[in-house]
Amino acid sequence: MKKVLLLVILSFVLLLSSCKNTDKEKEDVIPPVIEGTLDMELEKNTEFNLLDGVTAIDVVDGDVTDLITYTVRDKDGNIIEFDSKIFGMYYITYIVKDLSNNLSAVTRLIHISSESDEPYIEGVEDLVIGTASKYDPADDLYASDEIDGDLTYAVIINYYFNGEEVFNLDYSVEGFYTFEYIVTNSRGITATKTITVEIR
Ligand SMILES: [Ca+2]
Repeated sequence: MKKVLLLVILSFVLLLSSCKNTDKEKEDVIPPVIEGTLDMELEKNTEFNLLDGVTAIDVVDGDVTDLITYTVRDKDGNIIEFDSKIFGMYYITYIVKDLSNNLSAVTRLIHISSESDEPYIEGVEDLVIGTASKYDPADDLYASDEIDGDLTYAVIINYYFNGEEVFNLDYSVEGFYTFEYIVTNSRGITATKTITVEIR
């Protein structure tokens, strides 16, 4: 009988300790939530603190905003300093750990732009060609931007013949073509270039 009692007690102790284990598993395993890190665009020279408006809340520890740290990288992943006087793309990774060492990380893009930051349109200029020419107004065309890189694919070309908009090219008639090249970069800044091609 004593043995049975001992066994019962032992089982009870085992049960208790397994309960304890379950309690341990219920410890905080949920990382904090970082908010206020939407991508944004800022005009060059805008004063901006990278921690402004960024918060971190943890379901167990509460407000852990003060524990947020961040690193800034360029588009190639090199660690750089954030400087709104230098335009470009800044990738900011915010990191926060709760008191149980659960880590959260969020990366946002901050884009420092400039009004004067227009795309370039190159490779096309005024020309005189013969009526048998196979001139293509997109030949040698190159459009680019310091931030977007190659934008040639985004160029729209409008055709005008003797001042009237046309939709086909026909060099068999002498006259003046005007080609209007329009390109808009990712910040909505548009550049236009116009060339005249005389058909003789
Ligand atoms: Ca937590």
